[in-house]
Amino acid sequence: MPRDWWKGVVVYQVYPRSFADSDGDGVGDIRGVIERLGHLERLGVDVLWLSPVYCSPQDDNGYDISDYRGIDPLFGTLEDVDELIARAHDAGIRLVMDLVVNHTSDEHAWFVDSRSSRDSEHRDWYWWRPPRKGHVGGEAGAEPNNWGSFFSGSAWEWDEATGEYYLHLFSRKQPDLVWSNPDVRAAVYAMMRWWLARGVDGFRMDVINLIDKPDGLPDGDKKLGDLWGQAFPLVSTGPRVHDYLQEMHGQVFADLGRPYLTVGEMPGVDAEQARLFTDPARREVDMVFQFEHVDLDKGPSGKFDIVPLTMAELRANLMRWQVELDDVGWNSLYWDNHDQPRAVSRFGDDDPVWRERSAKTLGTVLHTLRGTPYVYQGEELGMTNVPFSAPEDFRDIESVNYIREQTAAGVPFSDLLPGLRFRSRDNARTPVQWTAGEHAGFTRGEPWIPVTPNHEEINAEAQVGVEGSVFEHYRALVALRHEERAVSHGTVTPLAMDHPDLWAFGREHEGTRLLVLASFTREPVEVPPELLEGWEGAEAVVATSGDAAAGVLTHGVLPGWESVVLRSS
Ligand code: ISL
Repeated sequence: MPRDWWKGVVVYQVYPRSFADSDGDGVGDIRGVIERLGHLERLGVDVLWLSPVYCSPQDDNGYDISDYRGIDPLFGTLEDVDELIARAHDAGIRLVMDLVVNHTSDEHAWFVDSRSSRDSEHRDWYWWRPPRKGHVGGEAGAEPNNWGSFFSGSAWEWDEATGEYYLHLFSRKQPDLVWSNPDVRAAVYAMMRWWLARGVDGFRMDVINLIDKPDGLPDGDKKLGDLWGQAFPLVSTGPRVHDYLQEMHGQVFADLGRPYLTVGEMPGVDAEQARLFTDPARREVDMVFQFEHVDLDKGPSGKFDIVPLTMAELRANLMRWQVELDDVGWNSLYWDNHDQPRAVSRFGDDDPVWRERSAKTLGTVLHTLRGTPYVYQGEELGMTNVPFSAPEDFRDIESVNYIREQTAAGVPFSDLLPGLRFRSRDNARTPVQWTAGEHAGFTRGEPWIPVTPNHEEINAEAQVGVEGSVFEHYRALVALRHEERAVSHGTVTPLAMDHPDLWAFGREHEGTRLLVLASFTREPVEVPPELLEGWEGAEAVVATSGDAAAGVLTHGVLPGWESVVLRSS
């Protein structure tokens, strides 16, 4: 198997809390994943990325880990994970675990020891700093610098017992590790080797480009009216991140002797940096999750400030990444995940008339680009955003803290609701819709977060094996990547880049040519005739419907929100 085996595969992300609940406690679990492996097999995916199941106080749904080698009883046992690895492998599916090592939980033994005294063994594993000069610890303005946390408030927490602050870029229960400390790095690498020895096939590395903090921890820029300075530009992709990833490669993967996959989650990384991270010669990571395309609709006041986004802007961004990584490096392709709104509601059209067509067309584009596509659970069913209406509807720490902070500052909840409805991470975290029945077949108990009401129409039972469904379209796209090297390995040529509604590109490999045409509007789109020159009599290898294929091949017209992949060789 070639080292770059992941060029021809599709990854499926499972967010276990919301996937399938086997024991009726209302929270999804590992046995639930085992029981539903058939769904992944049917879809044909090659790799399962499992979001965290490790021991955790669940302050950030498992992204706050208190024991990297233990499984949270909420999700099951280590034996369950062993069984999942074995069953997945039997089904030809590799398992990639989440690796969350920018921070631990404050309940991890390392941090418990670290905070126990100023000269504890693990004190310098975390960022402890005294109050700002001339200030008394705990009072306003005494924080060591002005950094705000991603989850509201200061990024510093005062610890009365030892008289110092500790740094947490995320929640106060997620203290940041000091990666410049070689003992921290050695402990992380040992833990990774332990999981690989158990049979896992790689890691998705959480915010791995934030691990190198700048010397001196300088204040961040602060815009007028902001409560806190911006840490992000200072901590994103520090100079030592590349060294650390190369060291990790040498210590963990170089001698593994079997196929594996690494993907670095890297908010803020640009294409030039991504080329460095994913250049195979540099031995850092196989691919990165970049964030540019999911930040395009973010306004100047932050994540919940929504600005309109056109298809042309989205296309310009993703096609630029295609071009910039065409010779060196590799793209990860994703529309959504557990931190992002549902793709069909955000980039498609979730009106009932257009929902299925646009969900399928988003799939067509993503799965025929160059890179490794990731399917987030439920995306293959066309699951939508959620009609949240009250503060109690939200579970995610980011949304909950934001509502608390803003309402305390006098902003009415009704002003916050549009942003939350559009972008709250809870949109992606409602249970997978398996059936039209009670709780969508997710649990026999009370789900930890309510099921989206539209599960009566949108569910797996209504789609698997049903011609024309979103699921069957995704299945065809996964199969196409396996069969067609022009999809997995071909070059990409952006086409008709000034068209406002048609997303078009060519793919080519060893004499086989593909033409991808996708409509991003409700109205029929006339395909510019020059695009179709030479494609008379071509075969439609995948299409959102027979009408789409016939419309393009006989009349040069693509119906609203439909798409087609033509092949000529
Ligand atoms: O949703 C976000 C906050 O606005 C993202 O910026 C998110 O925090 C970022 O993508 C990092 O995400 C990862 O690390 C977080 C965790 O909460 C996310 O679930 C995880 O995917 C901290 O571990």
